[in-house]
Amino acid sequence: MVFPKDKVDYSLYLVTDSGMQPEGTTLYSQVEAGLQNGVTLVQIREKDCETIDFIKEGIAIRKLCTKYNVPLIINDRIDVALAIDADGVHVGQEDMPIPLVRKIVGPDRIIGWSVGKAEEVKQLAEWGPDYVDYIGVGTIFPTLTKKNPKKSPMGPQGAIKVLDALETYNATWCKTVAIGGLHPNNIPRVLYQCVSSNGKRALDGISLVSDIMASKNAAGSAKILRDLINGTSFKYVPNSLVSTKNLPTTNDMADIIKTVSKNRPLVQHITNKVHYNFGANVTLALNSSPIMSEIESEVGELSLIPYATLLLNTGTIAPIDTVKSALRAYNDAKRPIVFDPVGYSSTTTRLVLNDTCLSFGQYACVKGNSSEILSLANLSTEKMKGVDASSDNMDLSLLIKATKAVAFQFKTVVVCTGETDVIADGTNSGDYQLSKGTGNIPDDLMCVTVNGGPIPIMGDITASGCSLGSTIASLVGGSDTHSLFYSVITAVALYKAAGKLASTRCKGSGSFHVELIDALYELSHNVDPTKWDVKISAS
Ligand code: TPS
Repeated sequence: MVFPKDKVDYSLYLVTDSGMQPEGTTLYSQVEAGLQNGVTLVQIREKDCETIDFIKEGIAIRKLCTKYNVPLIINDRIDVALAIDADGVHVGQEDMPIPLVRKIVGPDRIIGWSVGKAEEVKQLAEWGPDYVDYIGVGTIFPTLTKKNPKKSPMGPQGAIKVLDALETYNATWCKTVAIGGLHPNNIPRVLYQCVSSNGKRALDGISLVSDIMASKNAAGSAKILRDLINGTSFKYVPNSLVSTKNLPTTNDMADIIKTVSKNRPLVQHITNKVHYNFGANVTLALNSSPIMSEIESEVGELSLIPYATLLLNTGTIAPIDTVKSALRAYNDAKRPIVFDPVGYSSTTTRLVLNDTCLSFGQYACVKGNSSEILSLANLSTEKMKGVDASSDNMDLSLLIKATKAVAFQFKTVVVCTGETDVIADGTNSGDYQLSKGTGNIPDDLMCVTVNGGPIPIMGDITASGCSLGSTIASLVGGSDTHSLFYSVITAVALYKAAGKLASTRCKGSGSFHVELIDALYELSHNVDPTKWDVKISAS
């Protein structure tokens, strides 16, 4: 009798590889260590193995899985699966077609399929519930385990597209595991981020090879993985992530600014050349400490400094390996990262670069102009012409919709800048749950608008948008007394109030630069948000 399909637990799925066991261990001992510490499904994957050896290994692992009451899957070799009475098979896109696999293995065995693109889900849906039981979604991140991978890694965003396609085709029967380059440092993030856009579906599990098979302590590795998968919360900032339905009061805002002055956060800027000097001065005006560093070897140390925060602006960009190291360091240290995807998709190069940044980190806040946010939300019909915001009279309700969609998709606080700034909180308090999704939809997210009337001169100086990024980074980094959302709202309102003040005092764009720094200095040293000439409303 094969393992009942409806009882399969996909949460921690171990795939073997006989080439990577450390000395003193065997494939058998690694699998057993996994089974004793939380592995719930096993796949034997042998790419270069004589059939006789595959069978011997299969029989041994078959017995082991039976002992731990865990189903056994065989990769590709349907004959071997039947011969050793495995519970199912896993096949790739170039292996035997699924209808033929089903014909051979019968209705009760589990069939898994590797899916690397959302388009492949259509076929799965056409076959219907009697064919594919689960899919391996990946590769998510680069992996050394799979030789000659045919596709580039899809990142969590690619996995979301696959989950969306399953929802579109209503393939409710099909379970999902993510695979490829998954390790403890990125698994909670993947579980948190990978939720379908309608909030209904999350991954059913994590599948991996090297993290257990190549481990010198496979038992310990499996235990760590088990704990992470059992977890329900991903904390990537120390501030309370609690999503709220309320607006910050002026007292809250004053408290945030005063706390920042007390804590003097270090704001590491990886930013564009035009922004360097102005961004550093804006940061100083806010009682924070700027450091304009793009040195890969120091990002780890910087991220550990109390109240350190990273601003990543892709206007001109440091080497991508430095960016990836910085993202990992700040995420690991649970320090906030603010992302400004400059000209998000204005050229193919920028699209790839910004998408890479989005794949390799979890952001506390993503800030963009209306063109950037609309393209991130896939709502812009026109290709952006340049990196500047293109339309002044953009319909506000469309911008609110886009801001909420992007916030939900990237599980972050999104700021869409314009005459009216729109801010939405998609963090879901850092919570995640296998299979379940978020339980809410983008339209449900808390969203506010910040309006102070037009400040046209803002567009006449360089790096004014980039320096809002510096302001957000200072406030989310330095304030540990209020939620991330409140700190971002306060930063946006403060910057707008300062912009208004400076525009009334300046003679032209040159003195506006100076007046803006003076106004930020004044409003953050002499704190009284009741006097700010801006309107914050829930929407
Ligand atoms: C459930 N596959 C995609 S990436 C990868 C493999 C074997 C290597 C991951 O190694 N989904 C399932 N089973 C499969 N065999 C595949 C996909 C194909 P590592 O975890 O070391 O990065």
